[in-house]
Amino acid sequence: MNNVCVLGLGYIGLPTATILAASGARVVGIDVRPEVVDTINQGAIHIEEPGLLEKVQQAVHSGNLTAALSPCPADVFIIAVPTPITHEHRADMSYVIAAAKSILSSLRPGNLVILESTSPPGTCRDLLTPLFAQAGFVVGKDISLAYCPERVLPGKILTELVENDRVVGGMDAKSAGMARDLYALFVKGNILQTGATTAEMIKLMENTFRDVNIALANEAARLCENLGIDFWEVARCANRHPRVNIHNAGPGVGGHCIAVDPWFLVEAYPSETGLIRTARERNDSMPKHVIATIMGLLDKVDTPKVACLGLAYKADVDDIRESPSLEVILGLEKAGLNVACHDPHVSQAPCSNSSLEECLKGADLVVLLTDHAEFKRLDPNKAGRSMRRHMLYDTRNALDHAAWRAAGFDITVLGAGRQVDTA
Ligand code: SAJ
Repeated sequence: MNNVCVLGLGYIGLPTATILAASGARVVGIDVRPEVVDTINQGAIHIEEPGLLEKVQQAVHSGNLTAALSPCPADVFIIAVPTPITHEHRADMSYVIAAAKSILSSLRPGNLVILESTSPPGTCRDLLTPLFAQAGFVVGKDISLAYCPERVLPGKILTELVENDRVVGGMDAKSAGMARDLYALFVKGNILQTGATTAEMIKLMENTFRDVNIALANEAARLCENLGIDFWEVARCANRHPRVNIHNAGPGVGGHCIAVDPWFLVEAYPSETGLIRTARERNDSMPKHVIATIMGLLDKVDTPKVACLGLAYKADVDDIRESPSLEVILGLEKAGLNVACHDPHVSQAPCSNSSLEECLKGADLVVLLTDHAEFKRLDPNKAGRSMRRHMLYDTRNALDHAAWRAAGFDITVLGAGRQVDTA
């Protein structure tokens, strides 16, 4: 299993290809975007992920990692392409299907195909097995097929790919065993063998668990705002209970995983997923709540300017997919406000992304949308210097409120409203 072809060189495919190459496999990474293939072959990267650039440089330099536009024969094919969601909240499996079809001419008896892309339960069994059978490859006889979900956290991908336990779900025992042997090349955590459909469900349940818990936190935060008490104090104290873990409230749930995956279950089983759907809708409603709070704060201000800090969906990443920050910003622009934005991690966005100085200049309200480390380090005295009014709305409870208050800011915190009920 020394030759591996990884299809899709995104946030998961590229780190996986790189780590496999560093573990001694000869890896060809495939991507349909010529600029990505060129970038990687030059030992550079097109995404932001701590430590990845050095690892890609080493892997390309060693000759173990190359990139190409179309697949070539290999022992193992790993499909790590996106599974976006359509406007109707359906899983768009077209990239997975295209990737599977693209390997057909390179596929040989004895090969292992691994799907890593998050997919509705039943994808290996009901979509890929028939697709390969039509091309003359019977799964379990001619080729092996496994579903092996990644569970790495963007921002910590390289560590978590190695350290986390890994689930490998085979269409049969041989497929699972082959997949286990491949991941054993670099995984230090436990490798848990199971069936392919079970593994598909495991992946969706992990992210759904988080979504439902974040929805509970967001609902609690809104209750606390109504009660005039501080959600963060409630969560901090409740979490001292040994079996309670209230998550963080915030402006909503973004990223390509948690905001998307639960829909795969709702789509497949609409009448069984009331809780999951409600949680998703609760989280999706948070940007509107943030917008309403901002409009309330600026109610009496003439021609207000809002300075929004953060476009990415979470701290210290450059990813803006499904970002609640963007929804807030676009909503404020639609409401006719003068909005300026700054995110040091993001290079391309569907809104302005000016320098920090430009963003704050003349602003009445600064809104923290993404809790990047750069923003936590901001000096409130410096930040306030060029602002017209000194109002702060912290949607992540991430800033040092005492310091901002000392610098003359009037502070509103999501989940705590304006009244902070301290002992
Ligand atoms: N968020 C909250 N409150 C919280 C935690 C997160 O509002 O208490 C928000 C974040 O700000 C962000 C979103 O939720 O907008 C998701 O962030 P995240 O850090 O929870 O997760 P992702 O989407 O970056 O990565 C998740 C991870 N899944 C779990 O933790 C169960 C990761 O392990 C998966 O590999 C990844 O999804 C994936 O690829 O599926």
